Amino acid sequence: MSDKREIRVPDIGDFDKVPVIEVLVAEGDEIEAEQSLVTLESDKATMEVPASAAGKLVELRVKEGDEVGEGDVIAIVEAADGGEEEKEEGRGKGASEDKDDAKDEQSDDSEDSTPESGNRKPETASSESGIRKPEADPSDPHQSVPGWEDGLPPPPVPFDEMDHDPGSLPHASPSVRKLARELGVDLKGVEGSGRKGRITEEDLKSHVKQVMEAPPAAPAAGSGLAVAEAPKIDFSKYGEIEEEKLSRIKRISGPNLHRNWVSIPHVTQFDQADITEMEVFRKSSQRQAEAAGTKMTPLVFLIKAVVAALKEFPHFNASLSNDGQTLIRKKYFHVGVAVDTPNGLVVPVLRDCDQKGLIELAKELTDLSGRAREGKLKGDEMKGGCLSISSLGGIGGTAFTPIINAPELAILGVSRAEMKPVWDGSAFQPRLMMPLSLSYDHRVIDGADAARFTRFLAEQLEDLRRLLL
Ligand code: CAO
Repeated sequence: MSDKREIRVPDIGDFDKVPVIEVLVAEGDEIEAEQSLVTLESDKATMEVPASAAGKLVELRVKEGDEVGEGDVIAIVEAADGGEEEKEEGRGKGASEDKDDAKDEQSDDSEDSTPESGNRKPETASSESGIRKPEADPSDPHQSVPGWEDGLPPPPVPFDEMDHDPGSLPHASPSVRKLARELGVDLKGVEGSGRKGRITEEDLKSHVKQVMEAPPAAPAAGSGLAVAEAPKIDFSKYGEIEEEKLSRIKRISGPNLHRNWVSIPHVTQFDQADITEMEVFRKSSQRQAEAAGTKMTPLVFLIKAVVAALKEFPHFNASLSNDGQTLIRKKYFHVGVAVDTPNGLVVPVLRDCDQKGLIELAKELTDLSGRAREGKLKGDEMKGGCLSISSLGGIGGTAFTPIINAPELAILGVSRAEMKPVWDGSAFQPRLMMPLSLSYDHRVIDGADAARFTRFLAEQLEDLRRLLL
């Protein structure tokens, strides 16, 4: 046997009439007990009126914009047999008796009741007030309804108990806010299309759809990676111009350099090495190098000094895992060397530099840099470095800030050595000083270590005998 049940407006506190701002169901819907049917709104808050029984919604007595007062019939539900008795089980006897009384009244006027006829108390206002217990969310003052206790029937909740500062939160019904919480959506970012800018369930769903379909968002402002789009400029307005496509190497290396520059916190440590003695030795070994078909430049000594420094400071010979949590230490000593070519910069890698002598390294450098300029390097020859050296010593300059060749943790910039007066404690002495600029990844390397590393490097060059140790 089916049982027609009226769903009425519960106790709404001090208010005579409040508007229905949302109708959440339609006639013919199969509804569940406690399912919200309509949302009412006072000046200060909103509340939903849920069904007190499961069944088919056979009649909807209100529409959006109607004004309703306590006891007014909202809808009629054809409930299945026994549903209500089950719901009443475990509740106090008084509540059950009230319920039976109310049921009798309902069956009497369920045929002809109209919204106008409903000026009576709702069925068991306290136990069946139809006000759903909101889910606890301490950050949401809409949910701070005093008096709720688990396991007990909800007390009537007058609107003013749900008081809050409505201006501080987006305008939305409890069910929409609940759905937003479940979906992890901040309603402050959702535009409301309802009355007074109310966010409806449809607004929320279309917001989620829009976000899901949008292309990957640019990094948030403040993360340090948000970059304003460059304005498109017509340079021909200012004079004659000519367009030239970037070389393939520049088109490939550009994004990598950009990524490394913006994603690695770079610091550059400057120092200088006194290479006066080293220069004497280098020149004296030149004939030997020429005999081997190569030439001995300061760079070869720098490669050896870098190997010694990597051995002394093993955490420089490492890479950071992509998640930034793990240091991957390397037991090999491969050194990259930046080579300037007509098509752009490339960085071939000299392998196992710890196992090679100066002449052998010089030969390898000549071979790699020659093939780099001819565009004949293989991809693999530019991979696997531990630390790179960028030498501008053959060109000039006093210092510069090289960009780390990720996934390496540091890069050594070398500028042109210059004869300088150096105070030896009693007089100035002419010394050949080579500027060193070490850029390092500050996520892994501390400034003090970088200073020690660079000083150590300089000391190797200042006294080549150390390289033998
Ligand atoms: N101080 C003084 N003189 C130096 C020097 C230094 N730091 N480094 C090199 N020189 C001298 C050499 O001894 C050589 O002189 P001699 O001909 O009288 O012997 C001359 O400068 C030219 O050297 P080089 O450039 O031919 O040889 P190299 O081994 O120093 O460098 C290579 C080889 C391939 C690294 C270099 O040719 C090159 O391409 N450098 C550019 C790297 C670059 O573009 N870096 C910037 C990258 S952005 O971070």
